[in-house]
Amino acid sequence: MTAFDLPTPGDIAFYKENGYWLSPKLFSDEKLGEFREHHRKVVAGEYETKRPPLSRDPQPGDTSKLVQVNNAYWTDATMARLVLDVRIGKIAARLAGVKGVRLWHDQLLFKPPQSGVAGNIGWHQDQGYWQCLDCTEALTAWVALADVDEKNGCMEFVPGSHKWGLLDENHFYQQDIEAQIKRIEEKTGHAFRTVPAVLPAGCVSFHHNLTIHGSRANASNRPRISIAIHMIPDGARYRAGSSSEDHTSNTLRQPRNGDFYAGPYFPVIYREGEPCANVWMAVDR
Ligand SMILES: O=C(O)CCC(=O)C(=O)O
Repeated sequence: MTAFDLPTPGDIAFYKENGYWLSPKLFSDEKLGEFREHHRKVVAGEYETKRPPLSRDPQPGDTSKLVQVNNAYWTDATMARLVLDVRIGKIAARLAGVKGVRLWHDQLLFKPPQSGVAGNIGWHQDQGYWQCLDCTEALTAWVALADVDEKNGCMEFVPGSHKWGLLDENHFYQQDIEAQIKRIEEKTGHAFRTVPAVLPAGCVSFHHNLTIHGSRANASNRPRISIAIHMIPDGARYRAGSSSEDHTSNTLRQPRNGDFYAGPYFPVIYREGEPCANVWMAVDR
């Protein structure tokens, strides 16, 4: 495994204060080339493992709008290596202040070139979709597989918004993101200010499950390609009766109130003191 720097105490303080953090480059250009090729295959519906993803929209063949594939790692071993990368898990655990993290699910995205507003991703807090979780420190690692900036519709974070509580304003597929800004300002009394997560390929942004984020159109001639790794603290449990009962991760089994999210559907990515919690950790990069 290549050496990498863990977040410093200053980085952790930044995450706690702002609800996000941007990593240095974690993947070599060679690895990124491989990831991009496998990302292309997943988008095209060429599933190396022959196992389909948990869900996707739209179906293979249509790249005219935002493509979202959940649990792309089921379909492809290279994607699995990326999603279960121990370094990402270790960084996430440090930022969240927990001893270990499990995969909640992944989300591969393809934002087409010249997307227009159809490429907008509405302002939302991930926790709005994850209310079936009993924990407070779930988080996401968003891996830039090619450079992302304001031109191609990078993610934008509202710094400090993870301290605003859970808002009833969750619209991943909302295209009128300007109207949302007005509503959020009215609801919270806070001025809405975003920071663009400009990332060179191979860098990763981490965000808290309550941080408001979204993204605008891709105005470039290249697709914006990424994969998000959504993680929960090891030990998170199912909370029955929430508005997130139909979250795709709950369709995998029939949990009872208080059940741990554990087992093969929610693999450990990193756990303190266990250098080889999952098979991919042993892979020489
Ligand atoms: O890719 C985007 O612009 C948004 C992704 C997102 O909502 C997430 O990773 O939680």
